[in-house]
Amino acid sequence: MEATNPLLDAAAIGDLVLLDPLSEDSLLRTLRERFQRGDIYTYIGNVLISVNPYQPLPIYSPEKVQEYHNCNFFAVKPHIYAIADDAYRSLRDRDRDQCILITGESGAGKTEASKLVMSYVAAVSSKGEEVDKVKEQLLQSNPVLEAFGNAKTIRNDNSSRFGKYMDVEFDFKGEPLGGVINNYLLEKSRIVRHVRGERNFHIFYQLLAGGSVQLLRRSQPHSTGSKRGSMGGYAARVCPQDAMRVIGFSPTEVTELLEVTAVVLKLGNVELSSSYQASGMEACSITEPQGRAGDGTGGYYGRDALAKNIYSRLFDWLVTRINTSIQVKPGKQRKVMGVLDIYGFEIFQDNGFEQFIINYCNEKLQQIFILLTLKEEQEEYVREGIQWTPVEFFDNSIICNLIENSKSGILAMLDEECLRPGVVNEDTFLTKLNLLFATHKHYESKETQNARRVMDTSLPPQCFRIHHYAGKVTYNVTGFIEKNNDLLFRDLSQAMWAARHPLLRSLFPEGDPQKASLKLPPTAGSQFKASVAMLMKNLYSKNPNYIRCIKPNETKAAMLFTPELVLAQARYLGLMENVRVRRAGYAFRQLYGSFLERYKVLGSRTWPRAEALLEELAFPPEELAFGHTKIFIRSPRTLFDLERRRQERVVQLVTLIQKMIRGWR
Ligand code: AD9
Ligand code: MG
Repeated sequence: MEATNPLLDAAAIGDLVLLDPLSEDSLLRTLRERFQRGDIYTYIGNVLISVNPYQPLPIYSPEKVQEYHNCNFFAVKPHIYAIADDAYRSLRDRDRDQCILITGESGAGKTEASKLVMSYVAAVSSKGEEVDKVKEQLLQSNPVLEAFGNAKTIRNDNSSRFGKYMDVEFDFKGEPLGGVINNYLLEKSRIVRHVRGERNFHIFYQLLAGGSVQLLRRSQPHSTGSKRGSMGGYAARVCPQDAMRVIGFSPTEVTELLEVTAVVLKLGNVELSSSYQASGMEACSITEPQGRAGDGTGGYYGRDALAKNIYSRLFDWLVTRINTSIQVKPGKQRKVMGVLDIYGFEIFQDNGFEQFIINYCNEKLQQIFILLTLKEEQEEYVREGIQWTPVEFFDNSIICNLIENSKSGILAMLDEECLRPGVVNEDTFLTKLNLLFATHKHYESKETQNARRVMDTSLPPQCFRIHHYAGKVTYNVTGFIEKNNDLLFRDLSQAMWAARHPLLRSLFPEGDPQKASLKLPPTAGSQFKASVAMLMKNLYSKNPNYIRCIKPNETKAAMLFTPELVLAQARYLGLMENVRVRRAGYAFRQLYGSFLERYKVLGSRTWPRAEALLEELAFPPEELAFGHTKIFIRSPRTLFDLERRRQERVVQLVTLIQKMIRGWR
């Protein structure tokens, strides 16, 4: 008998669009059943859900790559390779730029997923000396960025502390030519402090464990144990050095990069009274900056700000440097596959400026998800010549607008406060928000609650709450102004610029007294908003593929599924909304050829057509639509009915054949 259809397996459906009835309960049950039998991947249409198994699975072998290479999406088990294959083929053969959006909370498996996609594409695209070199450079950018941008956290031993978007560019034959990387919001506060049990960025430990004696002597860290956090666990050498060589860094560049890293390491240990002597830097005085209020006072502030600034600028430099190596020469015709590995929605006990920014980004990603899914559906219906009826969905642009409106959004109000002369603090900022959004449906604070006569003791006075698409989040405004300002004392920039170290100096161009300008640099919030806008524009021009990663437990345990935790994430990821939108029109669609292949046994004619076949089976006409190339089925129930009848028919036929054979004997 033929194998069952992997998507229609009655015990645990491979595509949640076919869930019947659809409820949070049935969704959770299906994910759980699948996970427990080792099926970590499930679809919602062409969206892939991936539940982290926290153990190596034998499903990423070269044989698996072959199995999914040019596969029939509906005939094989859900897999990240199927998504990668579909995207790659659509790019190569149908000339459609693709983007792969990977979201999920920390430890859910985003970075692993992005690497699986990249390695799949590298494996199935053509080979040759030149192409292999490009592929190797693209793949090796990962260990370098991970050394500098990842750290051990409570949630993940290799947590990416930055968002990453990488465009991989291909020629018309589908051979990789190169790429461009964009990075978002490195968590630079980690340089100066992190939670107990966590560590600083990997590179510091690698440097201390294996940096050259000369390099370390020059930067003189007091002792290997004095950087906060524990040592050990890393190979006794700087791991990404080989990778940097492959990408094309010169030995001088590598040395300079590590020297500046060592400077940051040393700054972390500097006592206030000591002067900065590393790499020829002179002692500098620490004074208050001018122009923006609320920056805090004291030398520690200056030292910390300096360490954070050097490191984050160094990270930007690193990304730019990698881009120089992997960029494609202008003028070449190219097709693009973008891969986005970015932090998911965050709801913590205490949420600050960082969570606000991250959740804003996720709100935008949700917006574009809805827009693109609807656009894609609509386009498919038009392509297929089927009537399109508008779909009802929750439009979150009201929340995006609350945050980003350039005149009266929360970010604009924050910038206004940051630029206001005189003493300002977060109280005035919050008062302003309360006034502006007194009646806004998605905004709440103690004050608006009082005005609306809401009894709620859970909202402290220095907080505001936003009703995001994924849930309500309470933000504490403390630190918003300082983090948004992100100012470095002018003297410090000048001292860095005056340093004899070429790389360090190049990181602080504004320290050049000749070029000193009185203009303040853009705030952290407005920079982020601008880069999110660019990202959205970029994504909107491409065909989207989604990978939604889920973390099944809090303890990094293999194959453990904690339902409450998964349910919370299913909500943050908007999975229910996803299923609803996806099947608002027709839940199922398939090319006529594949459809007939599967269901022709149900017809009485030898060469049935899909229309004739379905007419014979007497399904209600509103359940079906016949497109130019595909058949559309409205509700999962009809499809299951079809599948049940097919099973019965197959059993009948088998019995018949057995009888016949027995008769012949
Ligand atoms: V963070 O937001 O950067 O903190 P990610 O990127 O979502 O997070 P990551 O990909 O780093 O999580 O995965 C965390 C760990 O889960 C990995 O180090 C692996 O040990 C484990 N993991 C993730 N995906 C898989 C998988 N497909 N198979 C086996 C996996 N293990
Ligand atoms: Mg990651």
